Amino acid sequence: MSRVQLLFAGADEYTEIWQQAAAGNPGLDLVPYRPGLDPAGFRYLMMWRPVPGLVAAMPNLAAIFSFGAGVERLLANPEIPQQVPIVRMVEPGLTQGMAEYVLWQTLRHHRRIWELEAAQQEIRWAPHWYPAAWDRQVGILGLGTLGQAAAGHLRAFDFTLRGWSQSRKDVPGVTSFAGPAELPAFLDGLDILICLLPLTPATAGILNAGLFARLARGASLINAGRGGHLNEADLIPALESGQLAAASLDVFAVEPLPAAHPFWRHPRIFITPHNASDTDPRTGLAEVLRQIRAHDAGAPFEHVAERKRGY
Ligand code: NDP
Ligand code: OXD
Repeated sequence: MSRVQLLFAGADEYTEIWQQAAAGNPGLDLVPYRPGLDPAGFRYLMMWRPVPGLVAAMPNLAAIFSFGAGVERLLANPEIPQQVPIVRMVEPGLTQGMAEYVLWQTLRHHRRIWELEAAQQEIRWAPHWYPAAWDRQVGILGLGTLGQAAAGHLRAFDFTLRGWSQSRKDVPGVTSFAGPAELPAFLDGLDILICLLPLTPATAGILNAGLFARLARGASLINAGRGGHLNEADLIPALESGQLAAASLDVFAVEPLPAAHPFWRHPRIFITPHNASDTDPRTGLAEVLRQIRAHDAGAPFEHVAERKRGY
């Protein structure tokens, strides 16, 4: 079987770790893109942030594999021809990492860890009350690959779960809500809201004051979708009014989050630097190779982003 040549156009700091992962994969040659390298002969490209002019110089391009699950940047890039499939990253490392992050943050909010941290700072012994997990209403915006995996972890801890997606889902232990008409019913009275949506024109700014008002008073927000989902100006007022108790944010409108941004210093905002989950280079490359082999054997690519719907 011939080896697959994959052109890798990722940030310099990631190249070495991906090269190491590729070295352990006998079917694959991973070639880092450098200015001056002629990309014309490559059929497969791995990229997340578009490299200006690169795709136009690849007349034989058969598919672009995204490093990540979210492909809004690639979809918005006018240089990528409509007929070139953009394959979203769906691989066990990325999925497991996100399910883990969601469980970790949900438990922090469930147990109101910020109250305990504040008490410890003041050397104050202050046991606090919290309900059983099954009395917590937890909602997941976006019940796709990552949302369903997160739901699996939360179900194992007995949270009461709702999920919202475009199409209705049948996920064990999750009450499914579908489409804009069912969004209010999904939100009503939620204690913890998790965003795992893709960023599209329909979902941009969805986390705003109007939405927060529908949640239970003192609810928590976890955003690991995209910064563009949150109307940032609405968050601190919601925390100060008590409508929201706390937030965990992994993604921001501007990344890295500027040092002067008030989110950094807010005692009830927990920040992670857009690494709720990352693609595991080993399992990610194995998935890319699997897809290419299956395609060569006549199967269609899987997890291809649909341009019209925007994800
Ligand atoms: P999927 O495409 O598998 O799932 C997306 C889900 O969102 C689907 O359930 C889809 O509904 C739903 N959805 C999309 N648009 C709407 C809408 N307008 N109304 C209601 N539901 C909608 O994506 P993944 O689960 O793989 O990834 C989700 C997102 O997570 C990525 O796009 C990315 O932004 C983010 N992400 C963040 C990471 C981080 O480290 N912070 C890491 C990886 C991903 P339906 O199922 O009906 O199509
Ligand atoms: C992704 C991400 O989309 O890491 O995979 O944000």
